[in-house]
Amino acid sequence: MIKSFPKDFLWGGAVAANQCEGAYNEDGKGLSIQDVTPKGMIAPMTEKPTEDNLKLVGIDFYHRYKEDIKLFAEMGFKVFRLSIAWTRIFPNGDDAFPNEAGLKFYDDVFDECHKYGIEPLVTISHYETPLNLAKKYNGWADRRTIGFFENYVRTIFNRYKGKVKYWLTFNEINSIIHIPLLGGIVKENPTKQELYQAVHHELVASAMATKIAHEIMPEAKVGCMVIAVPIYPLTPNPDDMIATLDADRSNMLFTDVHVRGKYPAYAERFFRENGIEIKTEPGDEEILKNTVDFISFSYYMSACQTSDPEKLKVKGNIMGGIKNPYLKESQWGWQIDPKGLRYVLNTMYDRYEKPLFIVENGLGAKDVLTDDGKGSKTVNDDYRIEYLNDHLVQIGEALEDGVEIMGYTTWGCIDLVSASTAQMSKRYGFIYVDRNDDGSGTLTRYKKKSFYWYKEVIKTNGKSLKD
Ligand code: BGP
Repeated sequence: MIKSFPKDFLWGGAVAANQCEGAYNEDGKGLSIQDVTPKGMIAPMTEKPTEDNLKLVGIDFYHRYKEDIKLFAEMGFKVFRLSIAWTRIFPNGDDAFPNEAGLKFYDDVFDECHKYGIEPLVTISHYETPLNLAKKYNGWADRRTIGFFENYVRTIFNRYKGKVKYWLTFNEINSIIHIPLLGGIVKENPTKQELYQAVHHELVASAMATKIAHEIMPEAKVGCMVIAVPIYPLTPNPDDMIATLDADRSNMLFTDVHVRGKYPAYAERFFRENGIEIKTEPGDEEILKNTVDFISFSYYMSACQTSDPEKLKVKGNIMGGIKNPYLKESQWGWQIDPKGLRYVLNTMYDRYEKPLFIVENGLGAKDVLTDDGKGSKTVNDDYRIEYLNDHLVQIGEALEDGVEIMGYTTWGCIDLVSASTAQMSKRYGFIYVDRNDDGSGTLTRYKKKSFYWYKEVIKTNGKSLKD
């Protein structure tokens, strides 16, 4: 039996500007690193935007947001997670003044959400570092980026106070140690010293944003956002257990600083043994004390850890990891582990006793569009329904365990361009968007079977889920 979800549980879906908006150069928008990475986040950057970059058009959310938000409202969304493209507000990142047309766009989007009683949940920086900051300053590797970010957050907090209550600072802030470009670092093969210096700058910027948010919007709730990947020891060998502890800490470092307001004790040894000396400035220690109100995370998969360096690497979210023989995997090789979500919710809550918010979860799959028998088209995506149902059942278990959970936003509630592979064919949505990997398609929206399924889940506040 599923425990009933809290009355005010925030059901919804999530997207990111660079993966759905398109309109990459309209109304004064500047270029971000996403506009020059046509093959996904790990591929090399191009000189300038190229036609094969599906993100330049995305799913044209920029012009179709009213239609899309109406569909979200039809499903009964209580919350919609989206990101603000920094380069719509400050086209070069280091501009003195913001771009009014960009500010106005998000005003309109938030108003549209409120029209249906949908609360926006806004990611301030979702892999969208302005290209100019990446090229001129090497992104977050340069301390000056904190100042540019401060201008940006002050501007958006002042503008959207009263319209946006829930904020996330950096999407998957721990991703930078796996893919430096996600922190705007364009210099090839950065050293650990450079990487963790950039991490420090982001952590300071995140705490500073939290401080400013609380000053400008006392009612605001600010969260950090990390990739949550529960890590299991591959064998009971104590060496594997220690390797697991270390791997886990490389992620926990980020939530530890955000929640406890200081670096954890184990960081000192890690820095020392890796020759890392973080350069700090007076005031950093104080700033870091501005801790978050809640912890949010993406959850797609778990991984195993071993002390044996020869073991195979599994494909997956930017985290990688070792294959678990007990789990099935998605068409893109991501290991499917609903119980891992219960595990991660419990371990995070045990550690921090802070409210948790699952802001990304979902199945990237190839969908087949078929006639719905009523003159339109649909996708019979039972595999997606099963995936989401099984994860939500485990959220129910975690609630039963006593974990405080604010809400759940599925990733890519409407099909969008994949972050890792830049494909359209890796679809996550309840809503199918007619666009193909070669860029063809009408951009028409169709409701999938999962659309009606999720609507029922929300309507019954989880009671329609199947154990
Ligand atoms: C997360 C990102 C998202 C999203 C998701 C799915 O890492 O925060 O932006 O894209 O993963 O990944 P992908 O699009 O590569 O399938």
